Amino acid sequence: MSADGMTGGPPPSGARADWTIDQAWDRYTADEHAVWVKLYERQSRLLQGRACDAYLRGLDALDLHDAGIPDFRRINGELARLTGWRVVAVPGLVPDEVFFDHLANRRFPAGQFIRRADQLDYLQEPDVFHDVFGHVPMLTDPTFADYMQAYGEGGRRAMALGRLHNLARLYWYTVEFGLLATPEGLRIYGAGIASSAAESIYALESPAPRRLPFDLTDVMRTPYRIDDLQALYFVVPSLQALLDVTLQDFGAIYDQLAALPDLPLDA
Ligand code: HBI
Ligand code: FE
Repeated sequence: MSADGMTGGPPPSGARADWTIDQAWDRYTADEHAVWVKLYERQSRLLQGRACDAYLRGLDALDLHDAGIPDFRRINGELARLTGWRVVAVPGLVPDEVFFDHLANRRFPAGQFIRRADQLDYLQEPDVFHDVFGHVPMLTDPTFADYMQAYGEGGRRAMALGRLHNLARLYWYTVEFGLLATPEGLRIYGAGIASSAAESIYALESPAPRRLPFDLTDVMRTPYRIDDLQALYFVVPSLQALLDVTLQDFGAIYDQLAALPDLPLDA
């Protein structure tokens, strides 16, 4: 789930030039599949009535529950049919420009490894549970699918303009920790929330965090914390509103940001 950034360097040995590797699904052990099943059972139960409809529909459509860690070859048939996205395996975090290039081409890089049984609730690098259970259901939604591609396309431009830290905050507060307003109440669409048992309850029910209406400039001015439950969530009125905002040219906003200080995380 990291949106911290990472630059330079060649791919590790065994990885292709675009940092992808084979998932090698046949080589997952029974213990590794058991970690997925345990996380899946806990999280799919928690997300009923908490995740947004697009997420829950995607989770069903991809049939991620049966036999442990999903085989990307199996997911990709349905995902490509629905929105033209594919999941590709990577060893872990990849450099920013590699990450953006995959997204711009509707490929989602997913960690190949799974966390250990003694790390169910915390890990630093995105593993296959965070990436596939957290992110991939939303990629079955046509509007969100276009949003993720637009984000990837904006990535290179942000890097060239020295504004990657601002664009990374957009990813953080939407793709990772976004909430959606619905007539039934707030719902989760961010993968960092959807893949965390503690945060999927806290994000909706705790009185501690602030929940502000999504505003692109505010989001880009607000730092985030990567080591704890979020202090602040931004709420979008619809996935379409999120896509619409992202299809504008960010150049003018980046110019404004140069003159504006960051906003504090606490009120
Ligand atoms: N690599 N595998 C992986 N997953 C990410 O979420 C990721 C990454 N590299 C860079 C990155 N995220 C972020 O720095 C950008 O979204 C800003
Ligand atoms: Fe993530």
